[in-house]
Amino acid sequence: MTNTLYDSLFAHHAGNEVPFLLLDDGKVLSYDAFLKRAAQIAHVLRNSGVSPGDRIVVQTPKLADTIALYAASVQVGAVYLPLNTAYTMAELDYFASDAQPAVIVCDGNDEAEFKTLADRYGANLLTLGGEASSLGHAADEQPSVFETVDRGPEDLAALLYTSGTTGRSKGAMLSHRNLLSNAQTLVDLWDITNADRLVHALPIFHTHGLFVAMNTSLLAGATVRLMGKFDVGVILDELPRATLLMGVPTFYTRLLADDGFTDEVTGNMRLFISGSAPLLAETHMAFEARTGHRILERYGMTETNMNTSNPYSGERRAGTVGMALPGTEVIVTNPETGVPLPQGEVGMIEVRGPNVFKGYWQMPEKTDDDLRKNGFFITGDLGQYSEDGYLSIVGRSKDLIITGGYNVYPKEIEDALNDIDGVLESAVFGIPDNDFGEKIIAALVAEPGVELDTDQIASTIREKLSRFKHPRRYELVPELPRNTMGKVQKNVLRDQHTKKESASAMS
Ligand code: MCA
Ligand code: AMP
Repeated sequence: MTNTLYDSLFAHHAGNEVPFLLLDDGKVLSYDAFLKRAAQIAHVLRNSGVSPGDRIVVQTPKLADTIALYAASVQVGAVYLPLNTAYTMAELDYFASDAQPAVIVCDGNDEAEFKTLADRYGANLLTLGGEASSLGHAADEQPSVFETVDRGPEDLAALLYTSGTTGRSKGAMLSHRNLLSNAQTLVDLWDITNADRLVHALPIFHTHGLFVAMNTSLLAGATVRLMGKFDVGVILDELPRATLLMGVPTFYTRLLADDGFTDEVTGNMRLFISGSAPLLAETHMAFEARTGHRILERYGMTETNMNTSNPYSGERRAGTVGMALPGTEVIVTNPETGVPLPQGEVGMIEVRGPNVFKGYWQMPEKTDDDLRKNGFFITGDLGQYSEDGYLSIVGRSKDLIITGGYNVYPKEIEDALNDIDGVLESAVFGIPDNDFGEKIIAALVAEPGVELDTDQIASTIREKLSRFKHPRRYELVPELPRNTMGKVQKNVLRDQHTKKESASAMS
């Protein structure tokens, strides 16, 4: 029996009594105890009707059992589909309808709402966390050994949804090989070993927190201080005993804003890694000045896992995302023709390698648009190579806002705004924000004769979309700026509103 991902990440830890998870309540779970718990959960999944290839939709708090559920999903040969805990029921309905899961696992506190959803799509419902925790209690009664289901490198291990320029989220199909190859490369490159102790403060429903942080730790046998959520105070307490932190740039700007963050606190640390959004060169430099550590910035995507990284041993250059990972090709091409450009020119970043996904779930046309026949994935990010091979991301061809490391596609918000009575049209864009990197602004044009109530609009949006997608300001404008082709000029809106924001901050 072989299961590509299970065998490499999990199976070899049987009998390993080294601490794997250190939890907020002080509890410690050894690798061996974790594996036993995962096996118990695997039994419950099997008893709930999960067969190999079935999707398991998961929207639960960040618990040790949630990580064990991921392991169990791999062990039963299912496809793990984690979802942001901020998603509203309206958003969740789309994911369930698209993925057609066999089982949905939700927070014990949300059971009633999820019951309707699960019934609608014929899925079995289980809960984790809270008093009820049906999955947790059922697992307690199960044997702690489970016969691992056979899965090969090309079988799917996970389906991660990523929003798109059309406003409809796409499920990125990730195989056992995609996940394992990337974890192996990163462990080697960043020198992660069982002597490491990672402070894990990221959510575990995205590539960064689940795969980059968790898969590498599992592969190397490192210890993970699993924090329920990001909290500067807790991180400051943990850093003196830790060696590794992975975060989005907001982590680093928030740490720097705290006077308690000193070179003494970071004295035991080996490596700080940043990704998911651009790390400002000034943050990089302020961090080095304060702590003596140079943050290692890397670049990835849901569809590709990690693509590039600054070197562990060589120069970590501020404002760049480093070089292609070993085994992965990262090229810069002419966006019109796809022909590679000479070094130094700005073009489309394309990626090929064992890390690149297998396509979008049930969207063959979208897959053909973005994944070339020769295996290169068209990222939508614009980049430029320096003479000595460092890649900088200089822009995006996709209309995308990244706020606190979460991707938000304006089209989705504009669609929701345009559906509101009295709204003629809207434009959603991001402006710089000290905390989240970018913040969302919506410009609205009313239908003739209509007076729009922005409070009412904000409340309608709250019902439909996750909190992190909510515009922080709604601006009523007589019309949207357009170019001669009739296309809305978001750069003009961005400039106008950035200036307006800085003027009001000065006054
Ligand atoms: C929270 N809020 C946000 C965000 N997070 N609003 C916009 N953008 C956000 N990212 C809302 C809260 O709901 C709250 O609303 C208000 O903002 C203030 O929240 P606060 O307490 O300050 O937030 P927090 O809970 O401390 O969260 C901030 C955070 C978090 C720690 C930066 O957003 C986070 O963990 N981000 C990481 C995202 C991530 O893992 N990205 C990787 C995906 P109210 O005022 O109403 O209460 S990308 C990826 O995986 C690719 C492959 C890659 O390259 O890594
Ligand atoms: P996601 O779709 O959530 O996987 O986000 C992937 C996108 O995040 C990429 O296409 C980039 O636009 C952005 N991204 C990830 N890492 C970095 C980075 N280090 N610098 C700039 N942008 C990044």
